[in-house]
Amino acid sequence: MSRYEKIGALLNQDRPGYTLPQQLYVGQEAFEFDTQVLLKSVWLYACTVAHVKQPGDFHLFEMGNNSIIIVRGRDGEVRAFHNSCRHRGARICATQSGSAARLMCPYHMWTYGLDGRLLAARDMPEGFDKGEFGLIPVAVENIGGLIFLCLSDNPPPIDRVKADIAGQIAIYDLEHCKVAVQEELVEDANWKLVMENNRECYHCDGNHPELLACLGSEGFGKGLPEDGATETARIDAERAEWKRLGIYHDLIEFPEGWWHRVARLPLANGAVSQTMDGKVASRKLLGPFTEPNTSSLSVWTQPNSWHHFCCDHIVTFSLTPLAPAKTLLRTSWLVHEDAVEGVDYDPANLTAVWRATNRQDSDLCAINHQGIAGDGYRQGPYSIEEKLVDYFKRFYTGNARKALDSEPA
Ligand code: 3BY
Ligand code: FES
Ligand code: FE
Repeated sequence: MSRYEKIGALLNQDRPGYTLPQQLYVGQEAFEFDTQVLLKSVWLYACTVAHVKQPGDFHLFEMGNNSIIIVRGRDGEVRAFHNSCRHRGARICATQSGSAARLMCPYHMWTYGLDGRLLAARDMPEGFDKGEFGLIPVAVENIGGLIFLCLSDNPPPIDRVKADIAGQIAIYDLEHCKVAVQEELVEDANWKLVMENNRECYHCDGNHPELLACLGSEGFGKGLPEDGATETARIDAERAEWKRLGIYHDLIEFPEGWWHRVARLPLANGAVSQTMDGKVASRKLLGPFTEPNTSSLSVWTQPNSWHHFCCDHIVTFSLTPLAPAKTLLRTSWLVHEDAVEGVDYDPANLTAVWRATNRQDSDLCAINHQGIAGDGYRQGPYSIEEKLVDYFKRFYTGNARKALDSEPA
């Protein structure tokens, strides 16, 4: 019998079109199942190539008890390794990001190359073969500059995601961007609630004045013609312009069995960036843009990321669970590598909309978690504007069942 028998029983209480049973959100067993089993069986978004811009730059991604080092090699390749020394197992990198010529364990100074090979270990007995003690690699995929990891020895296919996302974000040229600001927010809610919250704008009207002023709520269950929108004339006109610029692609929405959504959407109120005043936050425009553009390209992936590509900056979100009611949201704002802080962009202005939005969402997720934890909670029905929440829930339950089936008895 699986040690996660209870999870199987909870999954059986899933109702189509309704939220999950209480214990899948708030229970300790569900947290353990999510971090030990489910989230190891799928690809997770960690960071961008800009987070490890130069050879030797590293960025840590934490998931449950695992810490993964994402590091740029001398050959320019981005690799990932478990942050655990092959000597007696100590954590090697202690800071969330940094730069090093080699990865040296602080405990007894075993030293690894940026490609994970063990280079130096003092006073080992004769016959000790350094070749057998390289860092343990983690599966990594660079999708147009977005770095995804999979903690399984047998990662699921990723080719369709790769083709759909890389093709569209290539124009933003992430290799020539830099991280202007990275911010961490610990939310008092289960990670699945943070994800559900991101997948709808049903809550936007009353809660997100800054976001609605520039991003609008189109494309979150009611705005696109595909979603039965009434305001199609403006979107059609915008699309004609995107086609002229060669940046138009049809909406890609979680194709059967896959886990990504890619949409170019019109910004609201004539905004050309996701900023408080709707103006560009960085004067150095990205990729092909020679003048500000009134759209942004958004990418959402199951189960832990979303990204908005504006003509002047990119904002990217990576989420990881810390405890049943604690979730780390890492938000990064990227600008062109040549943009100079204080001259071409002001970090406070660059980050203002999403900083405010993240705080608002964090409060909403916290009250959501608190309410679910009480005895009065009943599984509740999703509105038609919450179609993408339902997609997330189905991704979760589908992959949870799959992972349970392959768990050793
Ligand atoms: O970031 C997102 O993808 C969306 C926008 C609206 C709700 N949610 C925050
Ligand atoms: Fe890393 Fe000993 S544990 S050198
Ligand atoms: Fe929100």
